[in-house]
Amino acid sequence: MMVKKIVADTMGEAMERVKRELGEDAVILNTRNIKVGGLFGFFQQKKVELVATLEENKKEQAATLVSKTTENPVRTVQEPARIRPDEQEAKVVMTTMPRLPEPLIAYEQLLLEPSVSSMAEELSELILSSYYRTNDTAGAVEALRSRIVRDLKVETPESRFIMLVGPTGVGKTTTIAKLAADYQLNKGMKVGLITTDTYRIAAVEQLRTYAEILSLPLEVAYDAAEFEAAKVRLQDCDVILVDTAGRNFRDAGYVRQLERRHDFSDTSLLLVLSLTAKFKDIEKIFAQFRHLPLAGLIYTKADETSDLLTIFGMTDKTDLPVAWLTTGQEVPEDLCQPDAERLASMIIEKEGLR
Ligand SMILES: Nc1nc2c(ncn2[C@@H]2O[C@H](COP(=O)(O)OP(=O)(O)OP(=O)(O)O)[C@@H](O)[C@H]2O)c(=O)[nH]1
Ligand SMILES: [Mg+2]
Repeated sequence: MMVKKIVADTMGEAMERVKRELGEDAVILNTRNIKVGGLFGFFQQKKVELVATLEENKKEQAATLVSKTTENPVRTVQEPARIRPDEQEAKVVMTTMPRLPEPLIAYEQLLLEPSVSSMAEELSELILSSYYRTNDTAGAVEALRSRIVRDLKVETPESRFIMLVGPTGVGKTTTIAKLAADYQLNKGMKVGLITTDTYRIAAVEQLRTYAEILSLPLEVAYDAAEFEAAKVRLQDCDVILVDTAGRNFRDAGYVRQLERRHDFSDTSLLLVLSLTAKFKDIEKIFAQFRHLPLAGLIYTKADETSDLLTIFGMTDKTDLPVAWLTTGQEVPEDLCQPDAERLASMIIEKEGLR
């Protein structure tokens, strides 16, 4: 097997040289950014190092060779590329993830998802080592599932006040109605509702409808003082569910006032996130709310997506537990509180790995 290492200023230049020196059948095994020259770490030049080969059975060899490479390699994860003039660097995906053999290709695609990209290298090594130990894909699925179970946290909020925050339209009010029914009908608790979402008439009416169906007291609070008064009126309730308008929480003044007047040690503040949103957007939403004393996350619209990997990715990024998952528009039935085992299985199944 002819292996060639090329150092060049840019990826384009390196590709051009591979094509010139090895021809169009060359296969890229490895690429990485390196620094050369300089004195005591100063004035070093950035270069690109590329390892290419000309050999039959390219794919398997690329997988083996790349998985054995150690020192901070940056690898090409697509099919080892035949270099055609019209392709070049634009199509090369860079990642530090080892290549997976053919039977595990579905995982390779999965680990390129933005929600788990920061763990891709570690997870692919876990999958690979399990595969080579057990020599079957089921063993590899199980290794991934166990790892997800280990990291996922599922926690029921225990506080008397449960306040839902989150961007518009994610399902805060619908989830409050589902929770109210669950606490009242299944747990036999006395439930009270407060809404601070007074921007839209329809928002109050939406919650009032559910309150009437369940015969629950509903308080409408237009400001923090009214919120205090509402708490007093609901003092005989075991659990008080608080609905909010997402936009309130973009107003730093509102948040400061709320934090001054409301004792969050008695409140589980839960951020509601829709699983239909892109992971990048979910991260941005989280950044908007992260300064609040969040106790956990609620994921909605699990029925509308096949991607539940976001839940695992967000656990890694936030270290917050999952409080509930909602799986449809029906009140009260489309609410679920799975344990970590069940949630991990749901993630794997939804991703089509089983
Ligand atoms: N498919 C699906 N739809 C849901 C789910 N939860 C809520 N919805 C729908 O999402 C839409 C918005 O729900 P709301 O509860 O009004 O959302 P919200 O966060 O209170 O919205 P704002 O008060 O406007 O901020 C409604 O059509 C709900 O039926 C779910 O789990 N699955
Ligand atoms: Mg609402």
